Amino acid sequence: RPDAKDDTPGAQERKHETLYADLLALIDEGLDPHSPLPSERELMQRHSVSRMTVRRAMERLVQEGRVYRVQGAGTFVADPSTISKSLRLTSFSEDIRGRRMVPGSRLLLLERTPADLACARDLFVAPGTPVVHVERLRLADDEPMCLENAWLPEEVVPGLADSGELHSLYDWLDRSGAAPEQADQTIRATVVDPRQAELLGVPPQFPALQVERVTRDVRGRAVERAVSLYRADRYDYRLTITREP
Ligand code: 16G
Repeated sequence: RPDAKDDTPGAQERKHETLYADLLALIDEGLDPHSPLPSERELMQRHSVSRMTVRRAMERLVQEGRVYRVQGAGTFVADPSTISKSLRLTSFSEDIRGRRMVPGSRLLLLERTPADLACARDLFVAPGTPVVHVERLRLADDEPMCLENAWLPEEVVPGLADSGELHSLYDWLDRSGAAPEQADQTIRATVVDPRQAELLGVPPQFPALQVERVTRDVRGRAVERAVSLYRADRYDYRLTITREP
């Protein structure tokens, strides 16, 4: 096992792979479905790895459906017979077409910028790494529906910052070999600030649904952090949920 002071090239990668393999073995051989995994702190101590390495390995297991998280309680071993496949990952364009409306966009910002802490955390890059920031007002049947900010590592979408225009971001990712495959989402209620109200065409303090998404591609790389702010009067969230036996 690589020790904690190993800082040769590729050390992070080796630590990740080792921890990931150890956790998989633990899940397969040592733990029953729905039993808790050791805490972040325990794993850091037991395996002499950083918090970031633990998070990355956990993230991969979550993404592969091997474990699941319960807010405030921890991470648990998934029951392979009850992993839900009913939730589809869609782009705004697909989502709006599915609602029998015509999607559109107004590009407000497209620039290269250093990753802030939220981007670093979600995209697994060092703070300051170049990311492409896209801000768009998303339209449905020509009416404002959503204000959307997305940040993508520049190496994932080379050329995007200088392209000057953008139709579908997910089409661009598909073409860049970074096809979105899975995402973690947090949905919360909020109210718009004055700038958001102006752009969305609603009164100040109007209610909105904020969806934060971290999207991973087919290889499991985090390729997008996005925050979408939907007008509460025009958008709802529909989920198919299944009762576990
Ligand atoms: C959706 C995604 C957003 C993504 C966008 C791409 C949610 C909550 N967010 O709005 O993360 O950037 O689609 O849409 O669904 P596009 O391919 O139409 O540009």
